[in-house]
Amino acid sequence: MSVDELRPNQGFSKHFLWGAATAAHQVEGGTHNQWTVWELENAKVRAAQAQYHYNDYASWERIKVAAKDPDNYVSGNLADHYNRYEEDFALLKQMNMNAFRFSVEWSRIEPSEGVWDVAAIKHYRQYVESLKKKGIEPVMTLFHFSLPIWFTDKGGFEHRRNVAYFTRFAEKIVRELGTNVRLIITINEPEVYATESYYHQNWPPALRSKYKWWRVVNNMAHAHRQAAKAIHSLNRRYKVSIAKNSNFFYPGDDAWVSRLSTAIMQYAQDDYFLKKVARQCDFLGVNYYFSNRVYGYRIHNPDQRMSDVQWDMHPADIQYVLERLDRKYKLPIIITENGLADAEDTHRQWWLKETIVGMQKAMRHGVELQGYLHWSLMDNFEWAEGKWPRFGLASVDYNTGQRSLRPSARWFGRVLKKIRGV
Ligand code: IFM
Repeated sequence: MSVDELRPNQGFSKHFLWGAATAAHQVEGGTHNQWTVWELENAKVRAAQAQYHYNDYASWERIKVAAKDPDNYVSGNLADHYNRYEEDFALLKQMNMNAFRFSVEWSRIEPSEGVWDVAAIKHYRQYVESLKKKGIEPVMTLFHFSLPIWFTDKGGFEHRRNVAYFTRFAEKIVRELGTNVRLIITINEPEVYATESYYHQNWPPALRSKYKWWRVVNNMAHAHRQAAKAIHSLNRRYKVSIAKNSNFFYPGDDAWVSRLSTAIMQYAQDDYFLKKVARQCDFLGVNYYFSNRVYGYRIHNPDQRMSDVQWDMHPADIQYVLERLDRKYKLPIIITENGLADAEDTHRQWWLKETIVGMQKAMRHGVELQGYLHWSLMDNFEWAEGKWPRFGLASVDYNTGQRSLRPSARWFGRVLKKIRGV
């Protein structure tokens, strides 16, 4: 489809934020946090279990060499975004974007309890100054799954008393960066973090405890409220939210049990957490990746078009996610993540087109949508899966560090040129 056929300029104001997202541990390289330790301890096991985890994936034949290599599971230097961020900001400009979401790495800023690293703070100060100079709006995340080891040694978010450390960090970094950063995400995908770390045992500390899961979720809600209050007391002009994982559930048939289960699942996923934090959110950050079809009380997806990580792709459903959250919470929305693992770039252009149309429909139905941040700017470290999933608008060669925009990204850049009139 050509850029003109898409009619991309309908509905998007000139203030709309168009950009891409990353997270520190996934792109910076050279981090030292609870993940670094866990990766080194678990890489060999993850590689040995690759066949068990992924051999039913449609992408298995393409990914198996990388997935069986222990090095895939160690983040290491990645694309060295920490030092090469200017190159990456140039990619944003090349795609005509005006926003960028990143996370600050707490373990760099406070490497030991109560000790602030002046050089790391200076680094992030220069980082956001550089974005601002280029006319790119920074969207900063404070906790995106990686934590300082001293904090996890104390039990991390398992204990309510530890929330004070997070609030102190939030206040410190926001104060240090000043008003160059206006949009702040306190916590990324709280339930994903709790479920992978405290139930599925895929992420550190790899526990299986419903009680701890529940404690962690509730303590993160408390952490958001406390951090938002602290940030607002610095300056009421800061706009604070979380980035909420929000997939779409729909009934596969008309049976009452399917419809009831769908409603319960959607509620449990979205509203249990959101109801605890919505009053301390100035907008809603929404991460949408896939939909779930519910039959009876089970999820059974059509599996028609699969991404490399075997997610059933329904990009147009973003419309329903946005409309539901708008109806329930009546807050402006920024899509803080949305995208797909697609190493060969077969589906990404289609995905973007469907997503743009879905957003336009939602806005026509009254949703106050303020931005779209694609996951991800560049290929990165996909947590327990390691480096083989390729979510980037830009591909990365981890041997040379070379980044290049994929064809879909160049297409997206042309769409944004037209929409933004730049
Ligand atoms: O890579 C992750 C990101 O860290 C959080 N949201 C989902 C992405 C893709 O799985």
